[in-house]
Amino acid sequence: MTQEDTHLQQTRASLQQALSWYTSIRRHWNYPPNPELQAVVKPDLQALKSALEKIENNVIKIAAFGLVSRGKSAVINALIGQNIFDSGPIHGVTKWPQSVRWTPPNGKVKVEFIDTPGLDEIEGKEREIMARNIADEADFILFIISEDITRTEYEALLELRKAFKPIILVFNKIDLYPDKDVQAIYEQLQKIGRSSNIDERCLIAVEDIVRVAASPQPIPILVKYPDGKTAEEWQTQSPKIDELRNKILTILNQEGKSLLCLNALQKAKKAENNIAQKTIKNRQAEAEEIIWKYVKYKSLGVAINPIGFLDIIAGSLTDLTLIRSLAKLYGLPITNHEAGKLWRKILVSSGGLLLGEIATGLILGLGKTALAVSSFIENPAILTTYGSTAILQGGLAAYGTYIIGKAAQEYLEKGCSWGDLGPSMVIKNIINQIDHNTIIYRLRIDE
Ligand SMILES: Nc1nc2c(ncn2[C@@H]2O[C@H](COP(=O)(O)OP(=O)(O)OP(=O)(O)O)[C@@H](O)[C@H]2O)c(=O)[nH]1
Ligand SMILES: [Mg+2]
Repeated sequence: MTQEDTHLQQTRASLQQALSWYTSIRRHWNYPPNPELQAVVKPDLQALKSALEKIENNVIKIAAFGLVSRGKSAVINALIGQNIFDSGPIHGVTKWPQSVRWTPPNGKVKVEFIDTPGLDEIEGKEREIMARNIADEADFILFIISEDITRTEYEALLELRKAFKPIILVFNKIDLYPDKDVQAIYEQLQKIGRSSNIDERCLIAVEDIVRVAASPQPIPILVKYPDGKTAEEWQTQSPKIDELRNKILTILNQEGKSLLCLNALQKAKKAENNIAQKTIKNRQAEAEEIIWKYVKYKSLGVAINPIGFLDIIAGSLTDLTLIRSLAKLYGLPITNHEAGKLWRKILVSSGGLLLGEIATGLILGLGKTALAVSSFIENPAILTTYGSTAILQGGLAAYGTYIIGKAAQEYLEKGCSWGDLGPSMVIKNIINQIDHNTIIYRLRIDE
């Protein structure tokens, strides 16, 4: 099985698991279905379904972004070798996003090119929404510039990079400059790409900057007629686009399906987070009740129980059951194993506070056992000491449980995406396994 097939399989499993969790299993929880909640999570369930469809239909979406008149439409036309989109010198030729299908020669995946209006053409808020929606949809992005990068372009690139999208920076219209100027701008772009880093990733890797002339200006040539007369004529030149086309073909061939997977998983992660957040908000009152119930159980149990180490076992069990009960209330997927992992994670991230509870529990608990034994035999007055130890220990335990409850809520809110098949994990796997010379690998964040 190829690496891409493995990615496809993992992604499919992750999405199917999420869908079955959030659609069917939710109905069987102890809590009655809540119509209000079902209505608000509907779009997120739909998003999960469409993510699954996306990986099955094998169409890679490539969007062209850039400021007005940089040649976005011309670049797509040149890539597919047909003048599909209007392209012209007036600013704002393309008014609305438009797309065209293309079947690349090697035919492994299909492509949908999305042409967009200039980022500086449409008004502020509307532009932002349009750009974000298209960027979310796209599997990778061609960012077209035609001279030194401007501030607006730089900021747009940063935004896109944050959205975790592979980007090819296309330096278009190189026919307008002498070679040495093209080289100087190119070097400048490399420097900018390297210097600004977001989360340890460079903005644009050197290998992802490509020089093209999608629609070169006609050049004047001198024609000598047989009668000896000469005349200047304009001759069109063919586009210089092969380097970009080859680069795209290599990406499609090498990592096209993995790119589809990554995008689908990112969508799924977002949808799962939304579902978790909406559910937790919706079930807030019941959750508080559950947490307090466990706080009471645990403090009482720990205080009354005379055998030291049993406190710790029973206490941990209470915490685990609390985590499971919260997950159940929310209808969020969590296995015993994951509940245990989450519990340990909370203990560690509480910075020793809760571990302190356990250690104190152990010491106080052992003391308590000794006291309990001796008190019956010797001195009845010692029971007072027993009482205060118990209260101290019970109080600590209660506080610990309250914190666990709150922290569990916070973790669950992040969408349970940590399991082995959770989207976060699968995304991480894909990025870690992939060849180092791929555009996906360059997305990784060094941890
Ligand atoms: N010299 C030269 N001109 C180009 C090149 N590519 C595009 N142009 C010209 O630049 C102008 C703008 O091209 P478009 O393809 O319309 O650019 P666009 O980014 O889609 O523009 P809007 O849709 O208006 O945002 C047109 O007049 C093109 O002929 C190129 O490689 N060299
Ligand atoms: Mg255009």
